[in-house]
Amino acid sequence: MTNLLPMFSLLSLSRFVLSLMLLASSAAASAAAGVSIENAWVRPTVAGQDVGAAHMTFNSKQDVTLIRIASDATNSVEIHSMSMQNGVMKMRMLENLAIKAGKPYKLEPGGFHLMLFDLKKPLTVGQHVNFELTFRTGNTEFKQLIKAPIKSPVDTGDHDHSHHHH
Ligand SMILES: [Cu+2]
Repeated sequence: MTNLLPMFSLLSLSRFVLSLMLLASSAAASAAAGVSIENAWVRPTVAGQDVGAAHMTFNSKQDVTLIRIASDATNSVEIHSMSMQNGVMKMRMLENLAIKAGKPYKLEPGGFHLMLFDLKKPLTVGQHVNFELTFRTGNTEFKQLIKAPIKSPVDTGDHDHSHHHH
C-alpha cells in the first residue's frame, strides 16, 4: 500500500500535462476559428438623428455566438431583428446572435442589424465606424475588429427605405 502514493502523484502529474496540452490545442483552435465578416457598412444619419444601423455578413467554420459589440461611434450597440407583423415593421432586441457553422448570416436591410444608439457624432458618408465584436464558442471568447465604411443605402443597391426607428 505504501507504493500507492507515488503512483497516484505520477498519475495526477500526467493528467496535469494532458490538461496543459488540451489547453494549448484549444487556444490554437480558437485562433484559427475566426469569423469572416464581409460587406460591413453603416447607414449615414440625417440631421438630428442620433441612432444608426450597421449591416454585415458573418461566416463561420464553427458554431459561434456573437455576445457583445463595442464601437467607437457609441457606447450603446444592440443586436436587432426586424420582421413584418400585421403590416408593421417591428424591431426586436436580441441578447446574442447564434451563428451556425458554414451558414452565412446576413445582417442586411429589412432584417438583422446592429443598432447604434446615442451616437457621439453624426455618421457621414466616406467616414468609418470601428467595431469590436466578441464571439463565444464553447468556453472560449475571442474578439474581432472591423472597420465599416459609412455609405448611403443607394450605393449598396438597397431599395428598402422602410427602416423604422423606435
Ligand atoms: Cu433597430
